[in-house]
Amino acid sequence: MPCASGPSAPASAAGAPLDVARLRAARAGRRIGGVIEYFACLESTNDRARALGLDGAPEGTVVIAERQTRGRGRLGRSWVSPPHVNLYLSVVLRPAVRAAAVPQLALVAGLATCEAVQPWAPAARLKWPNDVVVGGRKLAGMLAELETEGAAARLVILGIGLNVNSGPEDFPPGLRDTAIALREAAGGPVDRVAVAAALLDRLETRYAAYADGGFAALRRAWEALSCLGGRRVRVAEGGQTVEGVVIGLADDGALRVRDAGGTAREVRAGDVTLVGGYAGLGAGEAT
Ligand code: BT5
Repeated sequence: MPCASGPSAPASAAGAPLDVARLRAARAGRRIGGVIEYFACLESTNDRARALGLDGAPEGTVVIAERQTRGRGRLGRSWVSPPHVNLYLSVVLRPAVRAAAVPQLALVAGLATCEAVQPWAPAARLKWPNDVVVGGRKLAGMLAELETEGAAARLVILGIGLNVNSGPEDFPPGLRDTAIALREAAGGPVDRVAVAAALLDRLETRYAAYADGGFAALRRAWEALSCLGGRRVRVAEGGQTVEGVVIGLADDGALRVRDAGGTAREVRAGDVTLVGGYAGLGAGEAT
């Protein structure tokens, strides 16, 4: 759906536009967010960032939209993007990695996001591979997409959707119980500029560490914020399902699961379901 024919903001979501001048001032001269392109509406910030990246935009260029009419997740899923309340942003990156390593960038972004929101949501945790959750409800999702050159990643577009001030009324019924925003976790409205600045700051730090040392340099920090350690999970990957207890992450970011036979298996992509749901996963529980 193009922006011109998209829905206008529902009354419930009538927040103020992002004070992008304040965000730009906070990021002036920085590697991530030193350039910020801001739009009232885009189909997807990832598409715009990709176009800018192919056009030579500097690494670290950030695209932000107040709303998206075709925000997307993985595997053709959609990212619900109500206007003026949340953050939908994409970052142009040019990491020196092979294409196969690109999913690691979503892990890097997840870690940065989870760390950045701690002041507002100390219970925020990582759910492999690309979610930040609070009490089992999804607060943020990451989407790393790439343009390849042979086996190398020529351009990576790192998309982050983070619910900040949306309320249940901003989501379709199917998401009301499974999504959460910082506002609910913090007990009141949250300053989107402060959240965005913190997010870009953490991303800069974590991306630099990743560029130097690969995902191995971030593995322990990631595991420390994971909500899956020691939990029984089922991972669906393509047509296959792996079930077992999570023992951590591998140095390349794969999820390590010990199956019923005692064999450690490594899963590189897929969707994780907690066997038995989130029961017993207290809001403040780290692992
Ligand atoms: C993701 O996919 O979680 C990646 C989401 C990335 C969104 C950002 S926004 C900026 C940039 N531009 C884009 O077009 N995309 C990126 P996945 O793991 O496939 O999860 C998608 C699922 O999350 C959906 O099928 C819904 O169940 C759920 N979902 C959709 N919108 C949500 C929301 N706002 N909050 C919480 N859950 C949501």
